[in-house]
Amino acid sequence: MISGMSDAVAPPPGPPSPPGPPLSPGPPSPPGADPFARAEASAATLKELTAVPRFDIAVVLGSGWMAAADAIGAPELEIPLAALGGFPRPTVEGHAPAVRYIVKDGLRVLLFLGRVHMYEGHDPHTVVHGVRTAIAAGCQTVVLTNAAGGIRAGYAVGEPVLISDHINLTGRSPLSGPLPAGYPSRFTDLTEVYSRRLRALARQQDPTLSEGVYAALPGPHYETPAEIAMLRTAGADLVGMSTALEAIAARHLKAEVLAISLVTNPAAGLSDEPLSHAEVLAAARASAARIGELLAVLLPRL
Ligand code: 8IG
Repeated sequence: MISGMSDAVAPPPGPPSPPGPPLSPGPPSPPGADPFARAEASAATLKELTAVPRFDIAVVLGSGWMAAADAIGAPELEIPLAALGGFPRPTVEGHAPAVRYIVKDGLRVLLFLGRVHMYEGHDPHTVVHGVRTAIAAGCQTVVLTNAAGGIRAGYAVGEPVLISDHINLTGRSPLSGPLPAGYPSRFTDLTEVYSRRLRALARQQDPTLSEGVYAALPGPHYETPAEIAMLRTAGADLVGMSTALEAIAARHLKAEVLAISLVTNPAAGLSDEPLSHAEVLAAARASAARIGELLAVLLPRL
């Protein structure tokens, strides 16, 4: 029989850490801890540092959404991720490694400023550590944001788009490897990764919001025009380098997921301009007011 029990074998010795930024000197994880135990430990530290027993909603701000952070609400507290353990230091411009605790209409919101990506050399467990930590700290709703290239004709640069589904082309899963007893089966149903209910609530707030299918690629290079043509044929409307693994990890732990892409560039071959990270960040900053307000009105209604 296929069940969580089959996963309860001793974890193999992990591969050596990839070269790259050193792990931040937070509280040490329990020796030999699996990724789930590491998230539990980070959640315990988070509750201790905030003196808050549980949280309601986690929001991950991707590149481009950072300028919207202040619009979401004034933080009660901001904690460097380094203090929680298990988080590497992000290396990409536009990310500051901290989590804010915000109270919004009585809801206890964890706002993660920045994420880490596989292309920084991190494995899927590290990429989803924030989401697992937030869920271990009580969050049953996870809002994931990112900046993405637009594939579907008609998206404007600076437009936020609700993710309706994804195509995970990273070739990886956050559910590989050791899974301790007591967690849901790793054979996670992904029929509705991005909650219909939450998307409907978002469209109620802003009826102009479009929806689209997000293709997640490992990056960090952008695509070729031929790859974009292939992705369009495959049914992708948006393309980026994040979010899918976090959404899978959240669904595994039964959280409800809402995800929003900010279209910051037409995907390769769809405009005459070459793609540049600086332009992506500029387009994102220009939309900060709109997306900040969107999140501010949305969160209390989720
Ligand atoms: I912003 O065009 C942003 N992120 N893969 N392709 C991929 N990731 C992106 C893109 C893009 N734009």
